[in-house]
Amino acid sequence: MKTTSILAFAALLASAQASPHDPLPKSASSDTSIAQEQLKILVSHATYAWSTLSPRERIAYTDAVLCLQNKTAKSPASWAPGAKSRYDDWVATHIDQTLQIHYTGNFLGWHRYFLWEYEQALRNECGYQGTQPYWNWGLSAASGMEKSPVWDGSKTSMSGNGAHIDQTNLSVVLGGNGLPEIYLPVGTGGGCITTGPFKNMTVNLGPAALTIPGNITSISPSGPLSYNPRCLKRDLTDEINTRFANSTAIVDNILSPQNVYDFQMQMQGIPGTGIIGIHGGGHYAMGGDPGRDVFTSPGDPAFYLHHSMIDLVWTAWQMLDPENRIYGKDAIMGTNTFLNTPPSENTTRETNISIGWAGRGKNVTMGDVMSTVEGPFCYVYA
Ligand SMILES: *[C@@H]1O[C@H](CO)[C@@H](O)[C@H](O)[C@H]1NC(C)=O
Ligand SMILES: *[C@@H]1O[C@H](CO)[C@@H](O)[C@H](O)[C@H]1NC(C)=O
Ligand SMILES: *[C@@H]1O[C@H](CO)[C@@H](O)[C@H](O)[C@H]1NC(C)=O
Ligand SMILES: *[C@@H]1O[C@H](CO)[C@@H](O)[C@H](O)[C@H]1NC(C)=O
Ligand SMILES: *[C@@H]1O[C@H](CO)[C@@H](O)[C@H](O)[C@H]1NC(C)=O
Ligand SMILES: *[C@@H]1O[C@H](CO)[C@@H](O)[C@H](O)[C@H]1NC(C)=O
Ligand SMILES: *[C@@H]1O[C@H](CO)[C@@H](O)[C@H](O)[C@H]1NC(C)=O
Ligand SMILES: *[C@@H]1O[C@H](CO)[C@@H](O)[C@H](O)[C@H]1NC(C)=O
Ligand SMILES: [Cu+2]
Repeated sequence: MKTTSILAFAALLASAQASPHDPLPKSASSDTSIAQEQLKILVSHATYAWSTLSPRERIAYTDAVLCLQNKTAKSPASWAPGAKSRYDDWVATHIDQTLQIHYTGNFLGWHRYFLWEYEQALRNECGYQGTQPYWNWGLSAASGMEKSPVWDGSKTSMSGNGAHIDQTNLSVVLGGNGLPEIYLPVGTGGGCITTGPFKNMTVNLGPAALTIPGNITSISPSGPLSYNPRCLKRDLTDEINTRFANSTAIVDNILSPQNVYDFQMQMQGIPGTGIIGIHGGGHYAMGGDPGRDVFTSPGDPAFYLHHSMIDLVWTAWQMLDPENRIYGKDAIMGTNTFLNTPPSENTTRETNISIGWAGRGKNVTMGDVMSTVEGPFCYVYA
């Protein structure tokens, strides 16, 4: 297999490497450290390769992201006046399509293509030669987020927590628009980030629907695609990471669901259960602005590490039964609108995926993005 790109984040992978010949686990261990070993077996089963990123390679990655943030946007100002940089092209596209790419049948495929084109832009437009890293939530759940190499605030991290602000007695209230409310705890930050490679970064777009602790939803006064420069905020929340995105939760999401409908619902959280799944767990553990805004969340550079982990989990799940989960009856389920509201067509292999001004202006179909080593792709996880 020719591999043009391998997704990895060295420091996040402990030294032990599972062999593809280890027997596959049947169910997730409730002991999170055993579950972490189970995940290694499942990932190696899905990839047959291993790789690691050194501190220098991690800096090369964040330098490439800063480079993308320093290049001119392709999005026309008439459409997205707030899109100032090439990086913002991804944020604007995601804002624009949010209600057609979450709780939909194209959720996983759309985000896979979105991430792939982001990685290609880092490589082709910013000279990056490495791979797209991922954030293994299970490791930061075990260590505490601020001790994780992703979030420790060092120059080899994705920048750290936001400055601490007083959020006593406040909680994060999700829901609204007819969805049941979910209460989540606040984190230990809440303010602007002050450390690491992105400490000077400006968030230009959004918010579109930003959840602020205290049951407040914030929307940019002149619309989410308008120019609204502000600092990047985070509110690292270990309690959310450990509750929803520990290693047991990850492995269970790979082993329990038997079709993609159940897989993607477990991952995003079934409305009414109060559970936000590993996808919501990662997003809300990050917190802040734009982290708590479903529309604008790609405006935090850590978004791409979070969604790479989502894609890793999907890949591991697919590889347990490729015939049905890539090509067959269990592979694509759902429609093309958020919880089918308003009602829309079923997603199929023919459903088009466009990422607008992000990427290279080429559209693909769901069928093109079902396998990580076919269609436009050639990558594996390590
Ligand atoms: C941003 O781009 C300008 C002009 O191309 C260049 O001079 C500058 O060094 C770049 N800054 C960074 C941080 O890459
Ligand atoms: C938080 O709530 C407690 C109990 O209702 C109250 O005594 C306290 O004054 C509140 N603290 C703040 C900062 O609002
Ligand atoms: C942030 O900006 C200041 C002032 O322009 C500069 O001195 C500093 O090096 C920058 N820090 C980072 C991490 O880019
Ligand atoms: C949160 O705000 C919404 C909309 O204003 C309101 O309907 C709901 O009752 C509030 N929930 C809480 C717990 O305050
Ligand atoms: C791990 O996550 C699962 C699923 O969210 C949860 O039920 C369990 O309580 C968590 N385990 C720990 C040790 O927090
Ligand atoms: C759409 O999918 C649902 C659920 O799988 C199925 O019952 C329905 O027949 C499908 N509709 C069409 C038009 O194919
Ligand atoms: C997808 O896009 C192509 C080219 O624009 C178009 O011919 C086709 O009808 C679209 N397919 C669907 C299912 O919308
Ligand atoms: C891609 O799809 C979008 C949305 O359907 C459409 O506006 C655009 O023209 C298509 N681009 C190409 C190159 O087919
Ligand atoms: Cu998304």
